[in-house]
Amino acid sequence: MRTISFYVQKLVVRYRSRSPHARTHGRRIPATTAIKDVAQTSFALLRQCLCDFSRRRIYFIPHNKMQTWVLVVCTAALAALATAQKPGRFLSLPVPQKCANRPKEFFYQGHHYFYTGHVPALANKKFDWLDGRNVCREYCMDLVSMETQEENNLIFKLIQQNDVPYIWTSGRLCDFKGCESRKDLEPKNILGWFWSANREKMSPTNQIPNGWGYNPWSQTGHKKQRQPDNAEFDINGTTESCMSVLNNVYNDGIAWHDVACYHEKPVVCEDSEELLNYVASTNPGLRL
Ligand SMILES: [Ca+2]
Repeated sequence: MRTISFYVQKLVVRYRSRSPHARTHGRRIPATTAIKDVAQTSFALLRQCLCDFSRRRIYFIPHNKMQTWVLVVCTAALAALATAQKPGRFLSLPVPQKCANRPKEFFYQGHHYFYTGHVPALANKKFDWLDGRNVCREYCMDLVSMETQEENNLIFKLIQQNDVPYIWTSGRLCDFKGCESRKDLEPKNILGWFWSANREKMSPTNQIPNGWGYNPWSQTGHKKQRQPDNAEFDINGTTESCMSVLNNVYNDGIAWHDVACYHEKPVVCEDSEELLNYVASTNPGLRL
């Protein structure tokens, strides 16, 4: 069993041997090398501390004020380390058997669709935007993209008839790495939106899309301004980078809204030709 002072002592020893005032081979250690080394050592000790803690090999009982402070600082550092080391999130690959047996609630223009609320295994679940995409992708589908008014009307009808409060769509703001070089997407709130399922650009958000009779973006929202309004950014600094269809949340009927992607919602999935073609070509004979 170890106590917290074990790690502190190790760090102090390392600091003394590597501080800018210490010498090796008669020469003073450069400050940058010393700082880098001590930082690396702290990191390694924190890792070891975390590992020992998880294996119940450590006593976290402080014996004096100094050790209490060290414990507080270490806990905060470990929390930060654990957060920083959270594995990145990726898009899921399609699962051939799930693609073959995917739910087919309705069919339009060569694509099957389904609403997660109508699939028993998913009925009571909600997903953040990326998890929503991944649920669909395992079925060779993706979040729904409404490129035409006719398709949009179908989705609005599904929402209205089933009293669905909100859904995620594949609509996404291009505000991630790589978007900064796309001058054609400026200003972002008007020209920066696209359908992530097929990477098609959306019409400018402040205009009625070509061939449509109305602008699907809501005329109001949290700030009583037309959408997209990036309202949550003013509240907690989170950008509203994902597109949701909300059912009368702001007394505005069924309409498009920009919403922060971490919110959890049911989703509508739509066939992805890209994923279906990929699974078809890698699984000859599989009926999709
Ligand atoms: Ca909004």
